[in-house]
Amino acid sequence: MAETIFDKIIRREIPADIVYEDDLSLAFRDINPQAPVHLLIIPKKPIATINDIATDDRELVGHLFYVARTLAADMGFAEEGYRVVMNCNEQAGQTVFHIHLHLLAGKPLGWPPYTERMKQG
Ligand code: DGP
Repeated sequence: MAETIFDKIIRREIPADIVYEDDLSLAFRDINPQAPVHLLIIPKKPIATINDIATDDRELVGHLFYVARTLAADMGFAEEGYRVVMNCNEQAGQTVFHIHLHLLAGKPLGWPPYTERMKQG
């Protein structure tokens, strides 16, 4: 698959505010935060979209969620609440084709994302 900006972040070729790393994953602050806390949790293995997750990747993808819940606990917002989102392909808003969990916290988060006003538009 094509290289993305996230490969460069993994290799430290471009700067990022990295908050967590292990042998399988990396977590860093989103450059365009949509909440007071907005982290991206990525596998070091490049997987373009959810559609490209292979059978052998199931444990790795589960690990990303485990990192999310661990960061939520360590950063102190686990009980207050947070949202974990992964966009798949253009219509869902995916812009970087290396899967990533968005972890959003620190303010009330609206739900559902598809509002009545958007349906009318
Ligand atoms: P998505 O739209 O779901 O593909 O999310 C991609 C996110 O990646 C978006 O919220 C902005 C973020 N992003 C893009 N380029 C960079 C970068 O160079 N550094 C950081 N920290 N985040 C980036």
